[in-house]
Amino acid sequence: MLIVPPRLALALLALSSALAPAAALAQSSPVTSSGGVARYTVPGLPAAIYLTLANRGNSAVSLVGASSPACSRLMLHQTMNANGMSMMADSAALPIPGNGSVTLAPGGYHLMCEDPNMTVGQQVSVILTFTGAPALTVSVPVKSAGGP
Ligand SMILES: [Cu+2]
Repeated sequence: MLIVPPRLALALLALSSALAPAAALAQSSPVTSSGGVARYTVPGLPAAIYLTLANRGNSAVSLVGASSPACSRLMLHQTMNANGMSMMADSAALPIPGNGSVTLAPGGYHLMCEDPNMTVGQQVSVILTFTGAPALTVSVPVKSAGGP
């Protein structure tokens, strides 16, 4: 049995309660990601990355940037219909409402990966940056475009 002198026990207690808030702060992001996938065709064509972002916080946050070691550039795009034509536009920010979520999916928002360096079956990491929340690194599986 370990006997801890009362003074040391108090010191340990003070130390652990002093450290706890810092640890909680470092990891507390209100944003979580799910259902991520990179859709890849061939090396020369951009790959699209889709995922769902949920915000458990009460205030809105915005996705304002993305990068990946598997892409020379990773841009936030929005597919839109204009006069019956489908086109893509750069998007500077994607707001995620408090206690809400947004889904990046075909036909809407997506992350467009230039010069993809990936193979089907692999996982690639994506770093998402926000205003109102710390950056988030997620890992998404690479699947063939048009596949399941
Ligand atoms: Cu695009």
